[in-house]
Amino acid sequence: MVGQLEQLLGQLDALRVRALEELEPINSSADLEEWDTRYLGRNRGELKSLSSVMPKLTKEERPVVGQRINAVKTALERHLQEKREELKQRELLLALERERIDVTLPGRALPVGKMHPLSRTILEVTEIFARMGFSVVQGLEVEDDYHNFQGLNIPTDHPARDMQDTFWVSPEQILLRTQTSPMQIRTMEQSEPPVRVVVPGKVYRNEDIDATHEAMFHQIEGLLIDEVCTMADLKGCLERFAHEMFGPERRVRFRGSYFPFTEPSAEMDISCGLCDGKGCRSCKYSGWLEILGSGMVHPQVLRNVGYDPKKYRGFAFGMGVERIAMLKYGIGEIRLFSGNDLRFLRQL
Ligand code: 2NL
Repeated sequence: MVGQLEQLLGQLDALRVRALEELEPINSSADLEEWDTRYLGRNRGELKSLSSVMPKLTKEERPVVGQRINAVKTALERHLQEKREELKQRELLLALERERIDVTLPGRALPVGKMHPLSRTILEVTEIFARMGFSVVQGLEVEDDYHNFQGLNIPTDHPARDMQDTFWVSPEQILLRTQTSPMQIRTMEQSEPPVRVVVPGKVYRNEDIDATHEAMFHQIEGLLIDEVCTMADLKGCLERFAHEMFGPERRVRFRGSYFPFTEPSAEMDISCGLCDGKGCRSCKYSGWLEILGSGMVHPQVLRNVGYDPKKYRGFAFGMGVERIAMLKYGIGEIRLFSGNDLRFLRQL
């Protein structure tokens, strides 16, 4: 009987040695789980098989064998747990190595946007006038008939008031502004002279669309009101603008014109930059390009805003931003500005 007990304990010790020997070289989770089932498995595990002799043992033998079984089991479980931990750490390190980030690689360049040519033109023009003491104001695109027409001395029968040309929001009352002047009227209504403002913004006209006309376009208007102001101030100021915008080599000329809100009125041309005034296809063989309209503010407009025309006078001007940009950058098609075609936008 004693021999049998010794043999059983010896088998348990041998099992422990063999199990630990086999555990040592294991380096994958799959092999480890297989080892676990083989030795510690509840159904067919080797330790379980050896334990099955327990019922055949005597009362004295049972606790001796039971303790040995438990000791072997505890030892195997402890080593299994250590191995699991070790494999987990190894796999983590491998994953870190695999997903390593090379911080020395150059970053990916982000696409950088740039200003739209019309925004840039507006900025260039307003900056030139800002250097001459003008401030920039902006206003609403939805206006009323008074500020867009009546206040500006545009009579009821003027062609600009034609129902066909104006986008009306409510009949004969609310409209999409056809020029930025309503904001200048509002500026004068709200403050006393001296006034020096430029007003850039969108304007709307119900026009037939072609290469040089769109229903929505941009304007910059300017207004100066003071006690002393003459046509010479107008000419000097606008010539300076032309030279800063297009270059000092360009010549300017003024031609008499007519606007209901200015008297006298004049249009300003600059010499053609392509032929230097000799005449070419671009300037329709005239040597000159029209860039803006201007004039001395009509006394009726001054009265409309509550200014005394005997005390104050001023000049005003207006230009189309698309036209200025087309002349400056040599663009022949107005619809490119609103087309959002990157091939066009990237060129400028
Ligand atoms: C053009 C001509 C012009 C004005 C706009 C103006 C504004 C007030 C009073 C008087 Cl509040 N005048 N603006 C004056 C002359 C010409 O624009 O051809 N624009 C594209």
